[in-house]
Amino acid sequence: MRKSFPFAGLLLLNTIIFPVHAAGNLSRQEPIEVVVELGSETNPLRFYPQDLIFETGKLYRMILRNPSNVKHYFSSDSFVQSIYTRKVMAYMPDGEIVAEIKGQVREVEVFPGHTADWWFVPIQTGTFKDLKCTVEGHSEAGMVGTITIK
Ligand SMILES: [Cu+2]
Repeated sequence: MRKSFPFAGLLLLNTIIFPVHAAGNLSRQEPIEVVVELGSETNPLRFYPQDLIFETGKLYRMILRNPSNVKHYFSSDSFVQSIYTRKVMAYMPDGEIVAEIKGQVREVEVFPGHTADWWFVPIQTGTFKDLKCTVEGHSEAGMVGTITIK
């Protein structure tokens, strides 16, 4: 047991020199899941919810579901400039993965009855009021929202 003392001292020294809040690979955390519906069966031209709140440094899996009968975009330039995108995954209605896209993404379009996941880590704070669906006429009809990164 006597041999373990100097080793324990080294571990303590390590903790002081390298603080624990240096969190390592931020894109490999367990993701926080957030569901956003692009329209609904009763109101196809609305985001549910319309206000989204995220925190910097956490990994999110934003599940974009389109239960409506028209295609929709999730588009916000300010949001895209304030996050690190790890990947986007596209699914068939039965849950089968059909595509995994890695690297920067500008906007995501989801077809009726389909789902895509956007995996990202917010890196910059702000309140962005430019969330919209870019399909002609949709933002004018109210398909807009606000994204806050704290
Ligand atoms: Cu739309």
